[in-house]
Amino acid sequence: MRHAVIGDVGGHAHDLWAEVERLGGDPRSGRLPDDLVVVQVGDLVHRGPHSEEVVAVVDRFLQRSPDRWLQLVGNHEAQYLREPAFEWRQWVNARARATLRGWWADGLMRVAAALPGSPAASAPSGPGGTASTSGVLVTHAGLTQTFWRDDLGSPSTAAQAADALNALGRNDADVIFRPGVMLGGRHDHAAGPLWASAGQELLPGWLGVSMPFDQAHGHSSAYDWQRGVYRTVPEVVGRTTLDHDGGHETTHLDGGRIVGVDPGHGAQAHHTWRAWEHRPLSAGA
Ligand SMILES: [Mn+2]
Repeated sequence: MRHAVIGDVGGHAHDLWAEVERLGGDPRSGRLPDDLVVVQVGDLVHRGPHSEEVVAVVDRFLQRSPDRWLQLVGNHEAQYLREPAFEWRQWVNARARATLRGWWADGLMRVAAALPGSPAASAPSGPGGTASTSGVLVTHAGLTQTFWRDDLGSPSTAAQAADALNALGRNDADVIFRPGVMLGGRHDHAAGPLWASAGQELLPGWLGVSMPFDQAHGHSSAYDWQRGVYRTVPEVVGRTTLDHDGGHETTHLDGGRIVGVDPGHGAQAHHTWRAWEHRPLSAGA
């Protein structure tokens, strides 16, 4: 099974269409190849010119392949699910709005997904190794260490964390939507999984703590792809590697890694990006 994590789309329908086709999916019919699971990290809409078309394409995948297109909620989708949390210049039309609300009500749009880990026999071990046996948690903005510990009770696997986050989401729990420094909140690393800033909250918060599982997220990045500079603390910079063609950053922390997949689209799409593809190592590989 291939797992492809698609970062923030930001209303760029042509980019999404091309990337899904590259992965082997059919955006006209909503069909996906049998060996592919797609996770889209949220923020489908706003910034670019074609938000409604993006919602329509994703709706075809969710109707046709609901087990293999896992749609996460971003802070831009959340604008339509509850009282808007911030001022934004764009709004999608009534039809797209109804589609987003329908996904949330039907459980087709969720807070988190867990990708499988590698069998213990094949996982790297020892200092600097990755404890990837416990899976990869995917959320919009990432799960901060403080939220993991205080709001979730320190779950030990990505699947347990995803279940707990999705249960809170089904109850519309306020903690899921808790803002952080990006909305002028306190700098206490407690931002929720729709709002954590990668460079200021998510990554610094996991320094000095052993990560229970790997993570992937969109929403923001420690490296500013447009300006070509880091916006985080030096210790995170020293642990981060960049994939410029893919628009991915990987921060190697004690016990695990955090992969950022937000390509940083603005009104125009980032010049180059692709999905982050995760294949668990098979035993003996
Ligand atoms: Mn976001």
